[in-house]
Amino acid sequence: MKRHFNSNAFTLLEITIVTAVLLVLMGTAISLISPASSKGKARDNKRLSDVSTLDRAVNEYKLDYGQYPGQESFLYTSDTLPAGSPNIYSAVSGWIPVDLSDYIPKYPADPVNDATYHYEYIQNTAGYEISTRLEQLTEEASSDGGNDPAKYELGINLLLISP
Ligand SMILES: [Ca+2]
Repeated sequence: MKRHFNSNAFTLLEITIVTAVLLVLMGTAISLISPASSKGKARDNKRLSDVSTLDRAVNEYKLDYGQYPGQESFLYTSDTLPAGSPNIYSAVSGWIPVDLSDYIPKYPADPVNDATYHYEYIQNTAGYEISTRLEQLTEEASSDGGNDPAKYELGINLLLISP
């Protein structure tokens, strides 16, 4: 009987220790993950703001020139220029080689701007589309009416850029 009691007490102690260890590990994991998550959200918010700025500029250009900027049906991406190139941000000839300086002080570029995370733009007679891949704000990317649930898409025709 005594042995049975000791056995139960030991099991309870084990559970307590294991629980304590798990709580410490979870706390460590959360403190490690959270900063990255909030940085990703900050980058996503900049992306949403940037593509909205570009969207406005493209529409103002259309009002003035009767067509959307750029070569028809050509997919422009913000990572095409070499990293660090000042021309990435040039309003006169940026990653879309069209002078938009009447509408924006500089071309916006993705905060990461690599092969995965960059801005895209295309236009043709059916309209135009601008898109950006998001890291954290998946709700925005999946509920925009476009055809790519991983990217936030805006424009007149959200089917122009294939997922
Ligand atoms: Ca989408």
